Amino acid sequence: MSHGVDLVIHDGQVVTPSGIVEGDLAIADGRIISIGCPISQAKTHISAKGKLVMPGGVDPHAHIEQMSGMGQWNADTFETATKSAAIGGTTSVISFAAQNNGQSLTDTVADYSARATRGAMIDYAFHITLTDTTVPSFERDLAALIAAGHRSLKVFTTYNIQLDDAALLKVFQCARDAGALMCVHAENDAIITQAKERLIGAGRTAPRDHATSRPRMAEIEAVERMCRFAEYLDQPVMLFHISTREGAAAVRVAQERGAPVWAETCPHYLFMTEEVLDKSGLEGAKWMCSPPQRKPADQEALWQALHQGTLSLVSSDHAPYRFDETGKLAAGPKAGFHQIANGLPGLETRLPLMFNEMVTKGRGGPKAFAEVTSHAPARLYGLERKGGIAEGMDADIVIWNPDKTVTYGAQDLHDNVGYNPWEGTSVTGWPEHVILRGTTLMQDGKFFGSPGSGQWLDRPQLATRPTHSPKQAVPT
Ligand code: DUC
Ligand code: ZN
Ligand code: ZN
Repeated sequence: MSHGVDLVIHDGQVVTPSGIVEGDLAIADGRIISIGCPISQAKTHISAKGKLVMPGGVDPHAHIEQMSGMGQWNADTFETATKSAAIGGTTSVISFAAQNNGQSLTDTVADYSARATRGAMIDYAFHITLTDTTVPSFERDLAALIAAGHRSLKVFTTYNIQLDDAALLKVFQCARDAGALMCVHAENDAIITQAKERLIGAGRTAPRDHATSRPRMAEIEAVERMCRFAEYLDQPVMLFHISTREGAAAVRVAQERGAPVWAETCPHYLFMTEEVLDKSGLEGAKWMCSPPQRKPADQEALWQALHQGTLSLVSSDHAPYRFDETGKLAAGPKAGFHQIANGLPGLETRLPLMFNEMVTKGRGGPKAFAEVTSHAPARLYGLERKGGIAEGMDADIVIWNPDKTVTYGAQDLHDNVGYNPWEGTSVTGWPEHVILRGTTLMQDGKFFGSPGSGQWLDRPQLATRPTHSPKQAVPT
């Protein structure tokens, strides 16, 4: 067994999808080759005594080197974002290849592939964001890109880049025919537009008013409608960033009906409420995101939904904008909430925040933590060699020190955002050693990645496939 072993991580508590195994983890040629068997000879040895050996994090929702719905470039390149992710224990990411109006899907994916090939330092895949279904060759290009391994698509129901119901049905059908998962930012645009206009008319444009401008009913209505679309076509759908108790309940009811729907939430909904927006001047803009943070009762409901499996996973929705004229303050120091880019950084903080709550404080334990941050995202998005510690899988490993406590400061993240929305928050449990495909990427805060070393992840098939015939009245 010792022949040809590159690396052994000794004496850790190894968290696998089927439970915790105490002992050695062996790696050769970038893959895991044994778990739990004592190994004495290898090229490199690491002790993980007293530590937890976890799968590298899989963050399936991050905006990287991307233009926002408001036409602003975000703050991160693939280089800065993936360095930040790796230091926080994430070794795979799914970001977006976002179509511009009039742009072909082939060109869209080529643009983002070029950026990621140049800069990415962890492994990556893309959701193709569809905003213009009228471009020539849309359906043919989409089918070809899905067949080439881009097995998830993203659509909006708001944000000035929404598709109407007819276009949504068209792309759901394309996804079904070619075998892709539909991801949806689901908020009702008319409800938001009306609420926004009323607030602006009343002169209420502070960041705190952003929460009121996106009524919870906007999420509830759109989530319910998207669940019905999923059910009608028997097309698997992932509902992004569920923020409300009723949104989670709508997903559960749809799942109980047998609709092929899955859903995620994010740390800023689990750990923050709308109070974060209530600061003087434009300071609250740092925490503005859509949907907005909600109420304590929503947080409780989201945790329950995570434990029950209604929500399958926790992503960061990393959407980086600096608090200056290049980002949040692009419309000036007196901007209204409607002129401020939405989003906050989260790639680096997602795992420590979740570890602190689920492992350290015991809200689920190590296996549940690995499930919602690594196993489920890899499984649901078709990342076959990622997200779990098992023989044959890529050796993407994070060694966690469960006793180390860190209090976040203002300037301690490695993205290009320049502020930390979690400043002042303390976490116990820290990723000390991060390994990607058998090679150390970060150890004790020292980063060893190089731009372009991340690999694109082909997704030949999905686990989330249609299971029965659609409820359509008209045959396709
Ligand atoms: N909301 C999104 O839907 N995407 C990026 C940032 C945000 O706040
Ligand atoms: Zn969104
Ligand atoms: Zn997003």
